[in-house]
Amino acid sequence: MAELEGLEFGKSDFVLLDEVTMEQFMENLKLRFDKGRIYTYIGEVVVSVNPYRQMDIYGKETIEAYRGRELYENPPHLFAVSDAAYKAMKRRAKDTCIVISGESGAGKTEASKYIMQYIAAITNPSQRAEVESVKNVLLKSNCVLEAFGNAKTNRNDNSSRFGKYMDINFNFNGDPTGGHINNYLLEKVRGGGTGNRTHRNKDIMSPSLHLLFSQLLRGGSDEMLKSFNIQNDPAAYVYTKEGAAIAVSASTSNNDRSSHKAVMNALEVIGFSKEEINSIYQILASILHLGNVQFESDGESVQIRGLDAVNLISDLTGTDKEIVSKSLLYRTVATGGGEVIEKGHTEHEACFGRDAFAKALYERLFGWIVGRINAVIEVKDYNPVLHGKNTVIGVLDIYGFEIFDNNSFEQFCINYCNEKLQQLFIELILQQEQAEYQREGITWQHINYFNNQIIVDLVEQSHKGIISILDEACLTVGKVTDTVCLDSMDTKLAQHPHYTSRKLSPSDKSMEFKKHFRIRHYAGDVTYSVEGFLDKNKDPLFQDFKRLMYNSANPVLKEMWPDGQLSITEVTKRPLTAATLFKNSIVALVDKLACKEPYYVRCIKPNEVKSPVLFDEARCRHQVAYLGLLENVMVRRAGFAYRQHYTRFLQRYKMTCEYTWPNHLMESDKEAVEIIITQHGFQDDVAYGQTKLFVRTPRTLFTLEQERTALIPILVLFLQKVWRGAL
Ligand code: AOV
Ligand code: MG
Repeated sequence: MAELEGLEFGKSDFVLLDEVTMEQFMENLKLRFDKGRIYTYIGEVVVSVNPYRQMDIYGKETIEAYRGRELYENPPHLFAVSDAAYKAMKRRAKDTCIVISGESGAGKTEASKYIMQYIAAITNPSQRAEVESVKNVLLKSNCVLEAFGNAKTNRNDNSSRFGKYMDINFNFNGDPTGGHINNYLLEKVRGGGTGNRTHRNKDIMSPSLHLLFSQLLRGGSDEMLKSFNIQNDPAAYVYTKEGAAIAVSASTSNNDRSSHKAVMNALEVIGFSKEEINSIYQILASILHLGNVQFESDGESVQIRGLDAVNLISDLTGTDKEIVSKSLLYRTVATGGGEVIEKGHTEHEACFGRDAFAKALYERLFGWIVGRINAVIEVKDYNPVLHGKNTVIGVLDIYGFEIFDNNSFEQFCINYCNEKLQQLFIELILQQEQAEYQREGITWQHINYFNNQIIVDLVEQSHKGIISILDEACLTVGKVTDTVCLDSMDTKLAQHPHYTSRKLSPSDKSMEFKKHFRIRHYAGDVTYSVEGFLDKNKDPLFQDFKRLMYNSANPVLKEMWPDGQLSITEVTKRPLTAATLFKNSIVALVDKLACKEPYYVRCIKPNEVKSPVLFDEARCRHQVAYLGLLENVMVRRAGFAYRQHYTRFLQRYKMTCEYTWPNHLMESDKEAVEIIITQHGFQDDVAYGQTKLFVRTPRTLFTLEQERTALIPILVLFLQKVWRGAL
């Protein structure tokens, strides 16, 4: 409770506010941030404010202080919630999950890492080698995934450009036995569209790749660079030339060198073989060379200008030079009559194909790395009869709500994902509360809150939602452009209260009339540029590239492209679109989370300039509002602000009542608790559940806590005398 830290640090739980108003909420949040208290509870939910500085609160001593303790026994901390999730999992054999949410740069990934570190630190006290090795791989996997999937954006220097959900499996001892990582929607291009693809465009590749390349070029050994035939100069490669500036501003040579080393080391520790590591870097090098392939056209046919890059790609990927060239210039198509023909690309198509291939190489590489890590940490030889129930803690760190200057398909997907998670938060928090009151036989009071289901439907509803409209446009044969698709959306969704059609608001200056639409998200209005939506949704990759890779002499590459074994006549089904695949994966994720006991970390970004001292009131207020934190407090307080198992409650407060100290003579702990409550005159403020005491107003608990704190010194003196034999 608050006095664990002293009242000068504000209220440690928002349910203890005198009144639940935005003013009081913000006052408390700011006070705690100013005093360096970055965590505050709403019941069991942790509200975290990014401190933007190293805090001395994650060390060994802190871990020990939180280990096995109850939430209210220590000041609020991520560790307390991690421990609660762990205890629930261990004691009650419950699958639990920790959902970390908040906008870009709010501190989700850092939080997920501290949670993992805590779990690693408190498990396997007997230091069994196989458990240690699982822990080590789980921790090291972060380093690898960040290296391959994080990047500097204008909102966060180390922004995760993919979503991650990690299950950690535990045996009956509560020690990690393995895990599984799911990754979601890796960003393949820089948000905001690629513009004219025929011409070189700096935004063609993912910023994560820029950073990787920069690490490779500046951190890779001379021998390595030589064997890949790459020069130590970002300006020599189209894909790094312009992005180099971005990568450089995010790092230094020294940084790159040590990052590269750390990644190599992590790959080795995880168990990637030398050949596999080499293949990873060969693929990265191939992507670099691929960017340098140029085309020229004489008006009739298209040629590759100079074959150096092609030869290098063929060497690095273990493929035939001729077929590499051919795949870049032609595509194989099956005619209606079942005939197979080769169709030459236009220059535009060739450029498009090349870049799509480069992006697919990156995406498959990332997916393969995740799969390879999963193979290492997968629980093996688990026998439930011998080993007891295998339980799980899931940790979700997925990209936060994003509003950029130019929002594209990626932001659309990311923000939809955040809508889904918000929906889950609403359902679970209310559901949990309701279920608990029901279980304990207590009457429940309903609280009004904004239900964002309407926005979720706007995006995902079949036939009517934006994804369906997009898919329909992608399936339509003929020239359907982004703008035509937007027309269709504008017509079908004109009446939707959360959709702003450009047709209905031509005077709106913030929507460039031709290409934008706006969604009123739960977290705020976002204007999306429809440019590039159809291409990104179709995500087309010519089948010839898939076959080329499947026929590689390098077994690692071959493994990444299993679909390349299909012949052109077998490829009849249209692949699912990117948006639909993403939607399916998010629906599956939500199902996974919904069947676990959830714990929440709600991250807040205090300012836009990464300052450790600035608390931008308006920005924070906005986040508190859209995260629904005030409603969360209300729901938590609607009935009872506080609940505790009788035994635990008794342990803590028995000293405040002569009938229960040091031991009680009642039939049950419940009766003993009733005595304490009645003796203090709190009987009208509580309800007695089956196993727990429910307390309505925080003041009751305050009084008890204060009494307890006042009694402790007397008690200590008393015990000292007993020990000295004076009594
Ligand atoms: P995100 O995961 O929420 O954004 P991060 O966890 O990457 O945000 O945090 C952004 C930066 O804030 C970090 O690189 C740290 O510099 C700083 N930071 C965050 N939490 C802490 C902490 N507890 N202690 C010290 N510094 C911290 V994104 O991945 O962009 O949605 O896609
Ligand atoms: Mg992140």
